[in-house]
Amino acid sequence: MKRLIAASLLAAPLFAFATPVNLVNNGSFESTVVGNGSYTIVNSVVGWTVGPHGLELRNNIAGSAFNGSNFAELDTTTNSWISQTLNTVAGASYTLSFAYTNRPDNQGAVSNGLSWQIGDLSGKVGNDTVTSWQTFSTTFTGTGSPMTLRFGSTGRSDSYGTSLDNVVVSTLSAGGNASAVPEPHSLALMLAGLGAMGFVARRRKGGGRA
Ligand SMILES: [Ca+2]
Ligand SMILES: [Ca+2]
Repeated sequence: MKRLIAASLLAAPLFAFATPVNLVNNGSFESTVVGNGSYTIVNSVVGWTVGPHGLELRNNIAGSAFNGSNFAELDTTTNSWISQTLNTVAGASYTLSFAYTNRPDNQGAVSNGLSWQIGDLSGKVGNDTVTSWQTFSTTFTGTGSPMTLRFGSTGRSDSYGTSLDNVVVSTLSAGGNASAVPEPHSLALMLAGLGAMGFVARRRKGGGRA
């Protein structure tokens, strides 16, 4: 039992580090059921405040998702927006990332574009004719007050806009230089490390016979 407790104590910090933390609720837009090959325009969705012109959710139509089945577009029939309020810790570092692409049937750079905003930081992506998923990432510092995360369609308002998926806001580790969401590769290394610890423990228990 003592050995088990000791092993648990050793493993606990690794698993605490490995716990994925995404502050964004429904960042991959999977909470709404959208039939394969179809789309829907909704006025409410889990996690997000939806602007008066709605949110378009698509599943394998005019492109396919970056993550999961669904992805979003904010030029529904008219340019629209979504927002979500995040609770942050004052002075803590965070990473905002999301995937964006233009539709295969896009109407040119003048029609495309997606604005993003987190607190006082903002920018624009997708004001081009690229039709493969790109990942945007930036870091920001928590204010300790609720912070607004917002996306809006910025191109010509014509029902063809830049798509959005996989919105993630993650905290940085205590060291400040690694994401709290581990890559599958690093998770595999951690698990391999735990396995090696178990192997060493077994060898010790065996009294060096092997
Ligand atoms: Ca998705
Ligand atoms: Ca447009």
